[in-house]
Amino acid sequence: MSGKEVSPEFDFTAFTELLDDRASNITMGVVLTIVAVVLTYTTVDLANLNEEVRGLVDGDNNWDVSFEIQSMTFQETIVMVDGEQRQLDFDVDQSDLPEGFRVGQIRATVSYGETSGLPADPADSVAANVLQTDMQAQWNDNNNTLSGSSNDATDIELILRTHPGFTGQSVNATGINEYQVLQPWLIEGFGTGTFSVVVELNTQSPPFLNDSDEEIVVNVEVVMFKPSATPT
Ligand SMILES: [Ca+2]
Repeated sequence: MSGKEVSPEFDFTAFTELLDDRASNITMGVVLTIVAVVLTYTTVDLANLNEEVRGLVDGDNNWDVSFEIQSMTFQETIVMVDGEQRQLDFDVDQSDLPEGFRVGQIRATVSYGETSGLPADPADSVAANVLQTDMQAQWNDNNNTLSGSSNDATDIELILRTHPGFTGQSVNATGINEYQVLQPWLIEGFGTGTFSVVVELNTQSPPFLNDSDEEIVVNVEVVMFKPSATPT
């Protein structure tokens, strides 16, 4: 057997012919190109899909959540005597809230003047505190002002945040859809129940005279909101 002989088992003639065949080469080239294009397309498509999924997971969809505001107010006028401490209770019932509204915050303003009519009577001292009740609210929020005092008859402003995160200003949010974005703003139960303010009076009298009481007005504003979301 000489080295030039090729056994029938290793007959490459057909393959050689195929490679030599220009038409077949073109066909093969086209097929390979199509496969490459399909692979590239699939890869790009998967990359886009992956990006989309990541966007949804990371909450890449941005929304603007704004609030329609309504208020419910209470007013109570009391006359207190020197040294007296009095608790005023204001009841916020779930059924008092308009449809779709939640309680965002509760503000109390304590006002008084000097009404004794005595000559040169200095303003009295008033202290006011929001008493922690079993109302569901953000009792430890840094934006709360739960106590205050005045000795020059300026108003005392108190505020309790009831719904988490509510300031009255619209906020940015991320989420897949409106439903998901609004969920944190639709929790029920915050800000309903009893809101209590404790007021204390210490009169200041002019020399040789006795100022023994004062009229104090407590205004309570229950700030209610209805959220809505628009994509940005
Ligand atoms: Ca006085």
